[in-house]
Amino acid sequence: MTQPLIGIIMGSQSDWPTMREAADVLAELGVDYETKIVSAHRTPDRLWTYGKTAVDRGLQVIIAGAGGAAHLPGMMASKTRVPVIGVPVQTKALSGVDSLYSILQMPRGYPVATMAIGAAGAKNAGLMAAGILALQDPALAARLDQWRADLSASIPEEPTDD
Ligand code: RP5
Repeated sequence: MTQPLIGIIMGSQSDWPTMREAADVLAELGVDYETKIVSAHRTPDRLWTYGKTAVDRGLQVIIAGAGGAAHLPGMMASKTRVPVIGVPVQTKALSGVDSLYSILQMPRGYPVATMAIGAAGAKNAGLMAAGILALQDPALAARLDQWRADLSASIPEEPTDD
């Protein structure tokens, strides 16, 4: 089995319904990925090892989703130079604004490409990761162009009542 180029990580099993949007769109585009639960707070050693081995394992993009005090994407970015795309998971208490600010406000030097809160953000994270890989993969670039054209074609020109 070949090592996937994209890692999808999340702080908890409860993040999976959101993060599977990233996984599903990557599958649609024929891009292999791995999925792991890696929590900045509950499994810090797992986070450390994942970040420390990411380059050697050939990962090219890491999509990291977390909610609340969402330190996972930023901590991962501090541990590896593999680009990290952060997904703020929507929370019950603060609707995900807590997650968004936790992921977005990185100190200078350690960027996280931060997506929108929730499912749209997770889906866009998958598309962003695919776009990065497509820079070096013409076949994937063609599939992504087609995916975008199909989405565009599915939008009606006029609204309907039902
Ligand atoms: C974060 O805490 C996780 O990313 C999750 O979004 C949130 C709640 O986790 P659970 O209590 O549902 O496991 O670390």
